[in-house]
Amino acid sequence: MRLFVGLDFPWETKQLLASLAGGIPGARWVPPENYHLTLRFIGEVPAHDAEEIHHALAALRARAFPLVLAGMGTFAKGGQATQLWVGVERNPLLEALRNKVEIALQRTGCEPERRRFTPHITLARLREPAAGKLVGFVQSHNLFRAGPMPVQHFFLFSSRLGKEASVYTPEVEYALH
Ligand code: 2AM
Repeated sequence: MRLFVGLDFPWETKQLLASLAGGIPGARWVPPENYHLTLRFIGEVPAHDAEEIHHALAALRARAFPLVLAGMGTFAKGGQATQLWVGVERNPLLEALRNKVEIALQRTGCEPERRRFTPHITLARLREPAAGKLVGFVQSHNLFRAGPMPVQHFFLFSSRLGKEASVYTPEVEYALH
């Protein structure tokens, strides 16, 4: 199964984010039920490893924290924007959680994550978007803020790749303290 560790958001937050969607030709907007923040992408693992990963995450102790969503950004490949996302305010407790997850996963044998942690919620995937519209969109929403909202759990998600959109399922919920 294909797995990742992340945060889920209340329906009101997803609705608020969904209200931002629209107005960029060529954008494929993420369905609101799919909004999440990835703490650590794991990828395809056999069921036996998934079990071990679950035990490692269940043993992890980390603090609950308030999270503020703030600003927008894009990821690009080869000079071409590929993703539009909402960011979060700098948050040492979020980073501490992410680091604990990373350590727990490495102990189970996962390869270290080499990418820098850029916490984000993907709003849209982009294919040759009208560049001017994208820049305008990001600029007009640059002051977007939501929260603070309490983060009291994190999740092990499974991901099934679909034709239209992937299906993300929170498989296990882990409490923060
Ligand atoms: P994204 O939203 O920035 O694309 C499920 O696919 C989640 O894991 C998504 O949040 C996705 O991030 C992230 N993800 C997918 N493939 C990844 C990879 N190779 N490395 C890091 N994160 C990945």
